[in-house]
Amino acid sequence: MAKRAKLTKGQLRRVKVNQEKRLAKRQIQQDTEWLDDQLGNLETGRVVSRFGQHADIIDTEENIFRCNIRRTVAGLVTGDFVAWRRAPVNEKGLDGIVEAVEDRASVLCRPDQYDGIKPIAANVEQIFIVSSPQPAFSDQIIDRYLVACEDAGIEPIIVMNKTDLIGADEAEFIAQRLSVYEAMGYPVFHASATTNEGIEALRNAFQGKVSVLVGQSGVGKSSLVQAALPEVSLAIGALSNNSGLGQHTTTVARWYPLLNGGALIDSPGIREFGLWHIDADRVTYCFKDFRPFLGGCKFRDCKHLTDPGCALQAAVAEGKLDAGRLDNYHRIIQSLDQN
Ligand SMILES: Nc1nc2c(ncn2[C@@H]2O[C@H](COP(=O)(O)OP(=O)(O)OP(=O)(O)O)[C@@H](O)[C@H]2O)c(=O)[nH]1
Ligand SMILES: [Mg+2]
Ligand SMILES: [Zn+2]
Repeated sequence: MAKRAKLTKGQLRRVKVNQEKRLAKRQIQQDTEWLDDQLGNLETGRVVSRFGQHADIIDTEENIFRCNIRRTVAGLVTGDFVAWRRAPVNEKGLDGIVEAVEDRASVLCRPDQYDGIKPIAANVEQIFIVSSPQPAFSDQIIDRYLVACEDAGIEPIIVMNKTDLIGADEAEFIAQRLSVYEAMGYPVFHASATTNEGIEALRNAFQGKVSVLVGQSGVGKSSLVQAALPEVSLAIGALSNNSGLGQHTTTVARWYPLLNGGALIDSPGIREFGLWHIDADRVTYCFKDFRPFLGGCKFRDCKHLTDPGCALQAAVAEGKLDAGRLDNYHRIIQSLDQN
């Protein structure tokens, strides 16, 4: 059988451009579903979820409206504040149209090979970085998210979920890595969505704030949201043997209001959380435990590897800086060079 040729990058790009053209065309048709003077006055709301050219908008009374997004409104994402107008009647399942998006106070982003920099969630105050023993614990991934949080200026909180599954062989390693984060001043929570360990403490930490849960697929983000919000019902999947991913893997970020103010945003797991939208100097700065030593290296362009007079290497040798953090830093810098 003939082998099917793989698409080149150029071809993929063209496919994407054509898809966008088609989407834009369809959007023009849908934009005119209602005449302008049939639409209500501008109302404010917040994006619960966004699906292509539609978004669910929530008002202060927690009513949800499915809206079209005007072509002129770009890059809408969960957590955005929007101005929208109500349709005279619900038509084709749509309640109105989003006219504009407000400037964001903060945004968590990741780079995407085809779409460029993709926002994940906007206007969040806290980012809960969720880890678990299954899929395997990785401080490398935690460090990547910590850089993204520091870059976005959003407070990170680390959650070790599935404590019920931590094996005796890995308990010491995990505890050691978590203690490094605690020593740096990052809050660390231990939780289990299965036994309910730590759920009350998490609920307190969520209260009154807008938080997003991030982390690899299958670590239990949706399960933790479900445990914290028993009144709502989320799709949660068992880990499939083949992919190691949840069968009900979350595909779009979604906003869940909390009873007494604030909200939780459940986000889809990301296989490779790239940081190549952040330049190397910025990554260095985003390792906040490095800051006391930066500027102390003998050479201004020190790569903090084998360079003589490196202040970071000296700090590691003196036990003032964690060696694992410096290792992960170098792995991240290498991955920036590869892109
Ligand atoms: N034993 C145990 N299993 C858990 C725990 N939390 C979640 N799980 C299970 O882990 C699997 C994945 O959970 P999800 O909540 O879907 O994971 P997720 O992080 O939302 O995954 P994505 O949506 O794919 O990003 C499910 O089978 C859950 O039942 C826990 O604390 N202990
Ligand atoms: Mg999920
Ligand atoms: Zn150095």
